[in-house]
Amino acid sequence: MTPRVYLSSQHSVCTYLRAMALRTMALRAMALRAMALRAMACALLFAACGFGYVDSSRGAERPNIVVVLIDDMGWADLSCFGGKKPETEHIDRLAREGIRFTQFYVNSPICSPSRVALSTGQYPQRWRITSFLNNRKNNEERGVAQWLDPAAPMLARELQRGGYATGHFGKWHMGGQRDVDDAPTIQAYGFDASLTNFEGIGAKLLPLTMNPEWDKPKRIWEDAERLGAPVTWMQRSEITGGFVQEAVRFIDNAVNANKPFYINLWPDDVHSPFFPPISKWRNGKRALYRSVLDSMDEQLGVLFDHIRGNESLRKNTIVILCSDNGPEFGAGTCEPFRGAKTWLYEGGVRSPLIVWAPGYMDKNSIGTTNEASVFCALDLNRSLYTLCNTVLPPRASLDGEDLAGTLLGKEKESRKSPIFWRRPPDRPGFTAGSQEDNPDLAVRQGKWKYYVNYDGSIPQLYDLEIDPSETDDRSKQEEAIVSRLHALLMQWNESLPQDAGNTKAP
Ligand SMILES: [Ca+2]
Repeated sequence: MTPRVYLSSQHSVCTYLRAMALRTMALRAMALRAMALRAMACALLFAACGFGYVDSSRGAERPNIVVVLIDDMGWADLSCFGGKKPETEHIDRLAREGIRFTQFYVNSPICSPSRVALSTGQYPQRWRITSFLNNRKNNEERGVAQWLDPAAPMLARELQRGGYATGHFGKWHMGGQRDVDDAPTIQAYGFDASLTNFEGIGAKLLPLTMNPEWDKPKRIWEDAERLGAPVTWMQRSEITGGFVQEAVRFIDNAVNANKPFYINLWPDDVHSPFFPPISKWRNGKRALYRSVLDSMDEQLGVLFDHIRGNESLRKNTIVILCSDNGPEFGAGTCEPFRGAKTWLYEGGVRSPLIVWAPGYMDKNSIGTTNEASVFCALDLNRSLYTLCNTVLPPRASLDGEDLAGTLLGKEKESRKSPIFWRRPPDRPGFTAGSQEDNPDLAVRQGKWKYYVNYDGSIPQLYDLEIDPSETDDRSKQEEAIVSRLHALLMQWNESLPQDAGNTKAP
């Protein structure tokens, strides 16, 4: 058996964090902004000219892209990220043949805004999507939009314009759920084809549920039949396989049409409620969660094997896998990190990231773990423009930075700008099973992560290099750092539309 590097103990995680070679990042906000704009202009020129990190000796190639965005999986759940069980052997193999990134972040600790950031390359606050999209009334109460404005810059749309076949298979949750049945279709955002679940408009798979004590299956999310057709009812435990089957069909059609493809494979798994196959049924929330994770891994394996088994696809495809936010409290695990889904602490926003691209990666990087590069989903979005030799969306100012070389293991750059977060308006903490407060705002720059409330109360500062579990607040000792990060964070937040979580907002 091929040996794997497990990050299975507090000790090893601390060791790697100590080993991080973090860059000095003392530039002021204005300078950062100017640099980002210059970098964007250069990158635009490079993309237009067909340079960048896709080997120019191979011509202006258009790699196929598959983005697997798992729902509510914790940082430490995959066995290749230290998970004890189940063994996620298909995803682990992807990691062995690719690169693991241990300091990757999503831009929100909850579904919808995290998806918006990855899809648009912009902070989701710009589009007033700051919590999960719910029914119309509740969206209004929380000060969030009813759906993502289709005018937002979409990576999928630019790839489609550039000749890619684009498909979304799985949970959407950027508009079209509950009673919000007049949201735009997924096609309006740049996708040629879609198959979604109860949180998206159009053709869908809806879940039949079964447990060992029932004599026949039940249905959940039946109201979602109003959100598009055709509707196919499937066992909840097989729905990821249904999305994979459709994605494989789409891939084969794109290959036959001689087009590169971009695919979102965004499973409902491993979000609650948990209905694993009866053969994997276990008692207890965490045990059921793990059975769902195990079953999802098997179903995703079909997609990975399909790509790996075809020489042309293996050489020309980049597979990216991460989670949209931290684990639901009491289900998945994110040790050694503090918090869980909905909290801004590390457990809510740090995600495992695997990049697989045997045809494009630096050969010496294959099978390694990048513990040094700090970056986020915004940067993933921006880097994909470069990797796909695609021109940036006109007039859009993306918040991501180009780290294409880092993703392919050719260098270990970090994002240069800070990463900012705002908590969902409906999640002040002391909810969802945990008696833990949730700070309103957060920023990571270098090794520091700073938190504070809108009104300036409860400032906290953690040195993630030596304190990844965020237990030793350094805000009293490091006043200069607090002052600098506080100003950057407030400036960022005040530049964006507010939501109902900020009762101090005008
Ligand atoms: Ca989620």
